[in-house]
Amino acid sequence: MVAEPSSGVLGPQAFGAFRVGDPALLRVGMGWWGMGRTGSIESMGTPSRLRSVWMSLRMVVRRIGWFFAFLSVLLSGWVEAGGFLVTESGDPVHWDTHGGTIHYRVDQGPLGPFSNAEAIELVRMAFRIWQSVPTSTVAFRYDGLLEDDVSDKNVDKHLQIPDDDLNPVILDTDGLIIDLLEGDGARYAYLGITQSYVETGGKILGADIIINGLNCPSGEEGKQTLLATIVHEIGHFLGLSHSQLNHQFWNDGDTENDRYLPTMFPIRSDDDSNLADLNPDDIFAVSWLYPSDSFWSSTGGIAGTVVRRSGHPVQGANVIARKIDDPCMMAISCVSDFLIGGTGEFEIYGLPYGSYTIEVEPIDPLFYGSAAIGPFAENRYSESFVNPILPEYYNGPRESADPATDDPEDFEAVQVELGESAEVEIIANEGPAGVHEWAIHQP
Ligand SMILES: [Ca+2]
Ligand SMILES: [Ca+2]
Ligand SMILES: [Ca+2]
Ligand SMILES: [Ca+2]
Ligand SMILES: [Zn+2]
Repeated sequence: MVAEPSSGVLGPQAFGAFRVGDPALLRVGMGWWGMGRTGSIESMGTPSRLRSVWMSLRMVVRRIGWFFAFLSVLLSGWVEAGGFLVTESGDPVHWDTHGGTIHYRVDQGPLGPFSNAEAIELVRMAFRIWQSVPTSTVAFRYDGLLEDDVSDKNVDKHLQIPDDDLNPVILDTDGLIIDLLEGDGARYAYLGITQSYVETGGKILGADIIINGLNCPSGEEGKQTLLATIVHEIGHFLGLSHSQLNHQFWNDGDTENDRYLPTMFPIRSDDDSNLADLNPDDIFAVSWLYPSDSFWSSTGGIAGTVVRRSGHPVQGANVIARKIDDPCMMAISCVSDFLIGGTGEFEIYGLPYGSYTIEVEPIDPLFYGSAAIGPFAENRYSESFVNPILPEYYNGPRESADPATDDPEDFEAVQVELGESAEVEIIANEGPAGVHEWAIHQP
């Protein structure tokens, strides 16, 4: 069991390293799951890391008012893939819907200041937001209430039971379920948790979502906050991971530009009230996983590789396509080598016809561990953070590894045609000293 020292203070709450008080809870119905988790919150504003012998917990910091809150997705041996959750062998985590619907049920109880009826309305609205994406087939069916008002007293009956087709959305009105799962005091830090049960090959057998009602603001503001949280958690429920697109906006004090952050942005921004709305980046991810017939024909793509001077793949750089006439909103990202193929491959589809820039940037050092962007950001020493690439644009025939001739600001516009995919190769710029040796992560 790995315990990390806590080095920080979380808002007014000081958190020590915490351990799961009752690991037996996680055994319910899941005898094949390993047990034992520990975690710590390292410092204010820094995503916490949870380490575990048997499972990894993906967790993110979201700030809510004066305290930090976390959203998390709990998966066994699955990694973030820059838009997608993938297994360790690079298979995207997904529901096998066969064009059918994914069922869910909702807790009978209240959620913080909101009645059960109000909470159900928000949950159903959040599922409909994903369902309404025209280029995705994903569809849900609300199967009614769970048998109980789920609380810390009876939650073991409802969690960790794949294949029962219930997929509960649990309203943790006082946060005590989250305390049970994540340790005493975690209720002040988490907004929600999504757990998925995934078999080899990436197929999701079942999933559950826990939404924290503690400290939730009341009124319309509270509803918007909750809705953004639920939509984000449903993204994880579907197999999506985090995106750092437009991360320069999240904490710049300007609330106007936060609408450019995707719903799957890992940490809470200056103003999250727009994050319930899906952005093109989110729409691409759900459409790529669950494409409608028209997705590939009605949009265009840019695919390619990011490589070093030596031709070796760059694993774990963020690649962004931006429409030149709408660069902040009409932008879609993908992490290089997102399917752990050892090639540096990226794929960006779902682009409207038009002219685009393509840029590469390093993963923000904030987004490792539980807030990881892509499969190579598990810790600070992972591939994304070793020899991180230098930001630059793709500039076509002028592309090289040499910043003396490949001006990072110079770009070559790429024309996107519907139903087609443009191919590009980006050669990461290197400083005069080049880059250090690195290991290539293979499945
Ligand atoms: Ca409840
Ligand atoms: Ca901002
Ligand atoms: Ca370049
Ligand atoms: Ca270059
Ligand atoms: Zn999340």
